[in-house]
Parts: sequence; C-alpha cells; structure tokens
Amino acid sequence: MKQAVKAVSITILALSGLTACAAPTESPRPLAKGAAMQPVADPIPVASAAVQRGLETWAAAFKRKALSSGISEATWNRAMRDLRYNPRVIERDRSQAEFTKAIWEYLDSAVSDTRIENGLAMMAQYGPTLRAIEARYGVEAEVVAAVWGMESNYGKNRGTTQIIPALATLAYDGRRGAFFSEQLIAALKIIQAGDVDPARMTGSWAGAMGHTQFIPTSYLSFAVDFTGDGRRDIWSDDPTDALASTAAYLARSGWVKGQPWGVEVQLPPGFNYALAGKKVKKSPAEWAALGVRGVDGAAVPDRFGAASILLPAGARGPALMIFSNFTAISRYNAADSYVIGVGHLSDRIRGKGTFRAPWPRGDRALSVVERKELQERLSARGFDTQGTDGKIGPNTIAAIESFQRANGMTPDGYPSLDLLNRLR
Ligand SMILES: [Ca+2]
Repeated sequence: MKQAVKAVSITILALSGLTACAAPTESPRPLAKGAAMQPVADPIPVASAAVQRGLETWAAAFKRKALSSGISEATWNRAMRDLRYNPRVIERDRSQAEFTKAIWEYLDSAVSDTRIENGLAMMAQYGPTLRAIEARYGVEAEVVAAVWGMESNYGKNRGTTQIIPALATLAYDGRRGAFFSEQLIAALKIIQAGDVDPARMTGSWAGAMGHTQFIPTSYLSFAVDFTGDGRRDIWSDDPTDALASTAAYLARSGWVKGQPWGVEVQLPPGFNYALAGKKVKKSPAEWAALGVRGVDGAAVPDRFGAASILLPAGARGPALMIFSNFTAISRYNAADSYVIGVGHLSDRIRGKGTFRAPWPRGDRALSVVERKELQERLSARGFDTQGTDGKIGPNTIAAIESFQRANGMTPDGYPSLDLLNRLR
C-alpha cells in the first residue's frame, strides 16, 4: 500500500497501482436489458518473438518458486499453458501521469450526481443483501456501496484483462517484480482453490479483480463466500461475495460501526494550523474547546473517539474532522482523495448534503514537474523536503509549513501555485 500522506491532490488513480481503481471519470456503460455483465477477456496483443521467448524462459525458472510455494504441477499447467506476454500492461505501467487532479476535480467525477443516483439504485436493488452484510460484518451498507461505486462503477468496470498473463508479464518485466511475483503466486493459489477458472479470472491491468477490485493477496486474506456455494466469487455478475469481501476487509481494518469517517467542521479565526494533520489527535470535546465546530455551529458529538483535522485543499477549502474509520478506508487505498471520495459518496447515498465550504476552484494542482521544483526550491532555502520525487508526503508538508511560518503565511502545508510562485 502507498504510504498514507496528507496529500492534497493525487496523481491519476492508475498510478496507485495496487487496488487500481476504475477511473472515476468513466461514465456507466449502459447494458442492454438482460445482457450478461460477465466481462469478456480482452485479446492479448501480439508481442515480439524476443519478449515472448524471454517470458517463457523466465516462467520456466519461476515455476520452481511456484511449486515450492505450494502450487501443484496440475495448477501450473492449467494456468500457465499458452502463457502470452501482454505488451499493453507494460504500456500502462510506463505511462506516468504528468498532470494531477485537484481534490475537487477528483470529487466532481468520483462523487458525481450520476454516481450518487446509481448508488441509490443499487441500494434499492441490493438492499437486503447489503443489510445482511452489514449485520454480519458491522460495516454500513452505504459504505460498502460507496466502495463498489468507486472501484468499479457498481460492477460496470470490473476490468477485462486476463489476470495471469498480465501478472506474469509484470513480474517478468521487473520494474516492480517482487510485488507482481507475489501477486502471481497468490493468483495461482486462487485458481488452485477452485474459486475461479483461469479464463474467467479477469480484472484491471495491474491485477485488481472483480466488483471491488481486490488484488490477489487481498483476496486470499479477506475474500469471503457469502452466498454459501463454496466459492468466493468476486468476478460474476452477482456482486454478493465481492460486497461481503469488502465489508470483511474494512472490518479487519478496524471499521467501527456508527462512527463517521469524517465530518466537515468550521475552524475558529486564529486557528493554530500546527494542530492540523493526522498526527494531532484530540477528542471532539477538546476540539470544541479550541473553537472547532460542526458546520451547524454546534460541537461535534463526542462519542466517536479521537479525531484529527484534515485540510484537503489547505486553509482555503473545507476542513474535515476525521476519525479512525478514515484510516480503515485508507487500508483499501491510501490516497486521501480516495478515502474522502468513498466517505463522501457514502454520505451522499445516505442523503446527506455536499460540503458547505467552497473549494478553491481558482487554483489548480501543481504538475509533477512543478512539485519537484517546489521541493528543490524549498530544500535550497533550507526547508529540507528529504528528496525531490514530486510526491507531496509528510516531509514536504512539514517543509512547506516551516517556510510558511518563517514568511508570515498561513501554515497549512498546502502546495499551492501561489506558494511556488513565492519561492521563484
Ligand atoms: Ca459464493
């Protein structure tokens, strides 16, 4: 998993790579009435003879590792027979997003009106299933539905890439070889357990599968058979097992039923911005004593445990009071924008309104090149960002806050274009 960071905008989600969410901008693919939703696997483009031979040589050596990990000869032959190098997954792996979305742009598509409407329709269609899952795992139906909406647009974009060739290609390629080797072994174990045939084992290019986009190791750890047919089936049109598996995942990640993921708050004039960020935790009563209130002006009820103040767009955007359920969602995907997307979508499906405070829509997110420049300029001035990788992590945020404090600015740690211009 990516390290949780106080990210203010994230790279296009394909880069997160692990749970590899469906791009939130994709509109729902309408299905003919009665049409099967079972994805048909994409054909694998033809690769050069040289890389195909390279993959086969690699696979012959990898077979020993697979057998020593408990994969049988029969499973290996069934899954790896006719193994094909898939050049498309390497293209996807290499395509680095140059531009990043601001949190509000991300939420505009991740929590669009269409996605909220579809979520309500899914709550109506699968209500009894979702309530039964809620009763067993203690994760609210709306939250499970929101993960489903974020990950695959409620099952419409489950991915049509054949998983075994994709993982083998990525493991052979080696850029993240150890990670994908582990995923390939896990995928072979899933086949060996009889949960799915190799031909039906489809998903996104980086190995995330089914309605809620489990990577193979997550599947092995968390997937459940809720229908009771003896198979943990996250691939079929029926989302029941996938939804229950998501609830099981969140429950094991520490989900507390009845606790909000986060609530929007108002900060008092003169708020000490050193208190913002995930490291500072206080009870809602302690926050209230400091003047932090809900958007209705009342103190946030103090029955959910400790909370932090998160400023996803800096001091000029909404302020959130986040609870431990925020962390539970982040086990699924560590990007703050993803967690806020799931949480906010679940709130909207539950009938709550949108954020009260406006986003600073006049701003734009810094590109990767600009982020690196920001880090270089901060470090050059003695505000060490501990590296210039273009990722806004805790070290960069701390450096920004120090610079802001030293220059009489509001120390919100937000990497705005104004800040970069000031450093130029
Ligand atoms: Ca089942």
